[in-house]
Amino acid sequence: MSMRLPFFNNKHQTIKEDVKLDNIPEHVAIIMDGNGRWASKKGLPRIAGHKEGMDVVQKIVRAAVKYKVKILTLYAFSTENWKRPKTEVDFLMRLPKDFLHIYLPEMMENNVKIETIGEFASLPNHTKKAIEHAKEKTKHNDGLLLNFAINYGSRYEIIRAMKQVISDIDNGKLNEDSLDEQTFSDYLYTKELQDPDLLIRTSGEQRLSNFLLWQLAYSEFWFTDTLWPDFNEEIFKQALCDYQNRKRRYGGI
Ligand code: V0D
Repeated sequence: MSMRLPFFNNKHQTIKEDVKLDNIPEHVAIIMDGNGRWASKKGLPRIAGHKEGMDVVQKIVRAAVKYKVKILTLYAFSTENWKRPKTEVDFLMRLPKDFLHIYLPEMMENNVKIETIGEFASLPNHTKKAIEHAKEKTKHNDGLLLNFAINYGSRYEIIRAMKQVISDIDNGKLNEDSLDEQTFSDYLYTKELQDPDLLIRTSGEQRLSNFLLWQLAYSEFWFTDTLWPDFNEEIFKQALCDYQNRKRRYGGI
């Protein structure tokens, strides 16, 4: 199947190449950066940027469903984000509930399954409750897997995995000689998931910021200067299209 879809870039100029429905990246990971900067530029408080960014999440979920992406992993809150002012952290921790109140019915209609990676236990109870409810409600959906990285940090994830590996070697569940890359992967938060094919980061920063260090070893990286609240389906399509073109080039060798 190679259905061609009309394609426009963010300046609404037609681009020669379209997104093909074949060779869509199966797992897309996104660092949703630039919310605070978007708000500051508009003279608004940082939380206004986070709120705007929350609605963009749903727009990109709709696009991911449309293009039949299998897994969308979104970096929503890092282990470093606890250092922000308490009022901002408190606001961020209320976003999952706000988001789900508005969008959970649409998730069900679209057959989207919600999951998280990260240190879930240390989130506020009200945040955990809202997310647990959504996970339970969507657990039998088998369309897009929408995976939120919350209280996630990759180095911590690796140390945590290592401690579990050591403990399993000590208690005889694991043989040291059989420890290889695949076995180690089974101790990460992402144990159920294939590695991302494509990483997108918005707002012009070009670094990983402790996101999926192990899992992104072979992924394609795609950066845009657009701030997350200004990100949209057209720019998302551009990323998918560029990914497809890179794959075609490598395939030709
Ligand atoms: C703020 C931009 C949706 C990035 C997007 C807890 C920063 C909006 C969720 C969400 C955040 C999480 C779990 C869930 C449903 C929705 C979210 C946080 C931040 C941090 F089950 N947006 N969003 N969570 N932002």
